[in-house]
Formats: sequence, structure tokens, C-alpha cells
Amino acid sequence: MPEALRLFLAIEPDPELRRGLSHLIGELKRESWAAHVRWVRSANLHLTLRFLGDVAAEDISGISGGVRTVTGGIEPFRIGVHRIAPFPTPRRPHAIVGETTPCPQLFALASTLEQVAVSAGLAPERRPFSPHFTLGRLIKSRTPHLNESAKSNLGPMTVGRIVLLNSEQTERGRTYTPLEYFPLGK
Ligand code: 3AM
Repeated sequence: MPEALRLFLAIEPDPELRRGLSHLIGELKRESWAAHVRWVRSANLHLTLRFLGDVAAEDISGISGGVRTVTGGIEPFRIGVHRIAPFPTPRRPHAIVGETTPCPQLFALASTLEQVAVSAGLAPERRPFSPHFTLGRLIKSRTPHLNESAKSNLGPMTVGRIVLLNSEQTERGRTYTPLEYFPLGK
């Protein structure tokens, strides 16, 4: 079987937003239910734009070429985090996330990347795009006290580039290694 990498396209938080999200995680860790959550390490914080799944090594350059072609024509834009919420639904949460403020440019970017992925031969994404930074994942599927959302006000940051990340399970836990950055705009 040819070598395949588990890839996804994402936005990395800028240093200030990363600090803000990490600080928030520190506060959430004090909650009574915090032990039921596997918290995301600061270095791993990201917003997934398009999960690509297992991609054969020889297919990566085709995908990254497609991404490069579109990102030059997309202007940088700003995003912030406005709400901490159970995800995907309060009744059946499997994660706690920082949701981004409504942002048409973000949805347009995700939609363009979806077209790139499908043009490269990947299966269409069936889940709706719900932009967020995952802060922690529930260890048990039904955790009480996690059903409320809380207002938050982090950022905004300027999204000036996106990144292709390689997701690997290592002895230190999951690591995300940048394979290529794609600047937005000319
Ligand atoms: O950015 P978050 O943590 O929300 O849940 C996975 C993670 O999302 C998601 O891709 C991100 C990087 O691993 N993911 C994993 N499998 C997926 C799939 N089959 C998926 N997203 C869509 N389809």
C-alpha cells in the first residue's frame, strides 16, 4: 500500500489569539466537569477549513497546487471568537469549542477549498462547515454541565495565510506538522 498522510487545511491562531484560547482553556480546566475533557495543547490549536483525510504522498502536490492557485485571489480577512459552546450540539456534545464570529469570507474560503478538494478527486464533504477552534474533546460521550454556551471576546486576528497540516499520532500525543503555508492575496 502506498504511503498516505492524514491531512487537513486549517487556520492557525495568531500568537495573541493562541494565548487567549490557552488562557480560556486554563479557566475551563477549573470547572467541575474538566476531568471529562481531553484539552487541546496550545501548539495544536487550529480552525479546520477542510479535512482531507488520508492522501497518498504522490497526490499531495496536486492538492497543494490547487490550493495555491486559489489562495492568491482571496484577500486577507479578520476573524474573532465570540462564543464558547458544546459541539456539535448541546444535547450530544463531543467537544467544547470556541466559535468564530459570523464571517462571510471564512465561509467563502471554505467553499473554495471544497471545490479544490473535489477537483483533486476527493469525496465531497458531507458535514456542514461550522468554523471553530476545538478547545477540548469529551472523553465520555455524555458529560453533564456542558450544555451551556458562554460569551467570549477573543481576537480579532487577521487571516493572512492558511496551512496544510499533517496529523500524526505519536507517543507525545497527536501532533500537527505544517507541510505548506499558503498566503492569502497577492
Ligand atoms: O478541528 P477539529 O478538531 O474540529 O475532528 C477532526 C478535527 O477537527 C476533523 O478534522 C480535524 C483535524 O483532525 N475530522 C476528522 N475526521 C474527519 C472527517 N472524516 C474530520 N472532519 C471531517 N470528516
